[in-house]
Amino acid sequence: MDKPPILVARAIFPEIIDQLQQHFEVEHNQADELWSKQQLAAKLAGKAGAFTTGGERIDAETMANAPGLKIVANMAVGYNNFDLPAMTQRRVLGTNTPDVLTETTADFGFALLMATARRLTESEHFLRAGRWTRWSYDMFSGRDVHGATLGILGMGRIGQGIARRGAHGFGMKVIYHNRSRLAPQLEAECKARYVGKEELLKTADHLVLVLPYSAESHHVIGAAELALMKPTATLVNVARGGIVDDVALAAALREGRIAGAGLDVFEGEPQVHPDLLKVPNVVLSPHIASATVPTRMAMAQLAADNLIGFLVHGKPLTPLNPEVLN
Ligand code: 8YV
Repeated sequence: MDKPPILVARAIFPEIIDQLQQHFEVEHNQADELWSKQQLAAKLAGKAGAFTTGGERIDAETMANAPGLKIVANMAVGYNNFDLPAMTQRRVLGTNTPDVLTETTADFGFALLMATARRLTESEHFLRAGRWTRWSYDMFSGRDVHGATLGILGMGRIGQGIARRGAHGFGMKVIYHNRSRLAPQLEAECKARYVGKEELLKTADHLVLVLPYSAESHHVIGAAELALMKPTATLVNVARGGIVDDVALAAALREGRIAGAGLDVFEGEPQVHPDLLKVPNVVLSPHIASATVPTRMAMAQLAADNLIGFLVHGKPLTPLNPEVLN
């Protein structure tokens, strides 16, 4: 029997390509070219499945030339690159990679929190510039993490991971806001107290954003929200760019209306708003919260297993729109 043709839209682990080749005719973007929407649409033509990595827009336009497309497996837990209703309408299954990256991403969220609170980037720049000539009592004094109030906006699996680290490792008081409250048992495990969004913004010493991006969460943190935060507070975003209004954030940082920010994600990334590059009190990283070797491998494996599970055995592992299976 002919192997179904699939597209792997970005360069990924050779071991994963080997596995996929056992089941599929694989077109692999090994050169890791960045395709336009039109190029992606052309590549999808004639394919039964696609492996994407979170940055490829899958919507009616990109699927227009691909009537045989049955599944798109995203190597990411976030799937805001998918127009899921359009996929469902065309009976294209979408899958993501939950769970396998939770703890790694929570580790990184905490690392950004610590680095921001203790002004690690700023102080390293100072040292590298040869400006460290003597001790002084207030040199790079930051904010304590232990015992402080940790606010979490978006209390899914990663948010809970960050809450557990804060509560159990650093004796932090954890408050959170989410669309829905956690079950009492989970709240107890995270030692987290549910509060309204305004209380969260006003009370948190360190606020971490871990909510999915959607039209609803676009600029959830803008000038008005930043104005509610304490001038001593820090903000960390390991969710998605677009959740924060980067221009408003840069202004708040510049004017000392909040103390600092740790950002792994940006509106319009990989471009970073120039205003953010000009303020010293930020820790910036290029969307690497899930980037450890075992976790990236586990994510790629789960995306591949979704393709094999569905196209070969009829059973995807982590479907986002299971209604297309009926
Ligand atoms: C990915 C992520 O690295 O899983 C997600 O949603 O943001 C990251 O883990 C990114 O989407 C690129 O694959």
